[in-house]
Amino acid sequence: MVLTTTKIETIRKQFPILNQELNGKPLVYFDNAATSQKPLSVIKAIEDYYKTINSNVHRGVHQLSQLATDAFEESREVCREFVNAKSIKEINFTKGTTESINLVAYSFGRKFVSKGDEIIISEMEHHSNIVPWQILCEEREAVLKIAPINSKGELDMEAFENLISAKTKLVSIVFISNSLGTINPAKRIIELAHNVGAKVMLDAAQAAPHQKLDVQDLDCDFLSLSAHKMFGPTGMGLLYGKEEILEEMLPYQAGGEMIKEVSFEKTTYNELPFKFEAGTPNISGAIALKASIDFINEIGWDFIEQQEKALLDYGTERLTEIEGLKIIGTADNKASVISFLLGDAHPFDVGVLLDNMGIAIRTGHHCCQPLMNVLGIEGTCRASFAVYNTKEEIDRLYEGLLRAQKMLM
Ligand code: C6P
Repeated sequence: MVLTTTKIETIRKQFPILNQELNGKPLVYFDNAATSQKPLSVIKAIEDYYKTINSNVHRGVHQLSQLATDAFEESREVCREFVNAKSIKEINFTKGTTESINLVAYSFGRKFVSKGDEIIISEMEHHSNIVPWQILCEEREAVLKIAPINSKGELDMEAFENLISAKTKLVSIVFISNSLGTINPAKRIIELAHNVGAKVMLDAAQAAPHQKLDVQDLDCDFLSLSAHKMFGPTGMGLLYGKEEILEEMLPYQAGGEMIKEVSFEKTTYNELPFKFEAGTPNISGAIALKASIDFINEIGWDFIEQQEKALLDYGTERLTEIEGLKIIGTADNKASVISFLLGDAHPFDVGVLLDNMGIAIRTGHHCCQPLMNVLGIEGTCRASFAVYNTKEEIDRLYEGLLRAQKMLM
């Protein structure tokens, strides 16, 4: 597939950070699954907010506060469109995926999960989608069940179906694995869970930057994403939840904003989505999240998907040429993430050598220690691509790996 060079060049110009040398070499940034870089429009949105309308939201009668509130709420509407939720009541701003999952574990879990109930996750989950459920299950005397993966790093759907039963209260599953790149069959998983009356939480931290999300089509009950992985700011994200379920849930944190009336005798809670947004929120973060979604919409999903597929195919082809290199995660349906091992070399050593050549990859367990245990390895090297990456950069990685191989073996 031919990559549209001019469009990529135009996109890259929006990311000044990419245009620099590190360790005396032009930077190749392949750590996008950890966090993506930010375009000028996102950086400007933060700067403009502080320069022109900085003020607290939903509180002031004064004009600045109203301008800040309008911009903040405009972002919520853009987020609603981005995931295709029915109502802005279903869009709760959070710090990111980790907080979103914790919110559901705390608030849904403590209301609806009781002794003997079961929660299903999978072997490929990030720690954020393991530990909150462990804590909940321990507290509620519920049972955490783990759906296995096959040798390609795909969810074993037969085993998954066998785990689902009338006891299943919730399935919490990653949409796209950060370590393996596997794209899970979310719609099928949701259908199976709903057949037994279980709810489904989708961890879309890695899906949101790579493909169009549609919560109504998926029919998921909850979905989380992190702005910083989709060209937006850190410390910002959202939890989508079906309105009728969120209405039933108790607040996650308590304080300002989430209340309607407070007296020493009794407090009533604010309406959705404010019920789950205690305290002063990340106002500039929300405004910058809107800018990042605008940026994605401007490029368009067709182009993003086509470019990332081209990078994945080319990267897989080139890396496979390297003798002794093993790709970890070879799912048929895969996002632009390549985890690999270079012979017996420790991933950390490979990462440091590549860094010396100006190439940034992530190494280690990628916050998926249980997955690494299942695979019988300590960790991997991971190159994760974004729409602004190029074939030439993949060639740099290829050459860098050949040099690293010579040094380490
Ligand atoms: N994965 C990575 O390098 P936060 O930190 O809340 O924005 O996202 C947590 C998270 C949850 N689920 C998945 C699938 C993720 O990939 C991540 C973050 C980064 O892979 C940092 S560990």
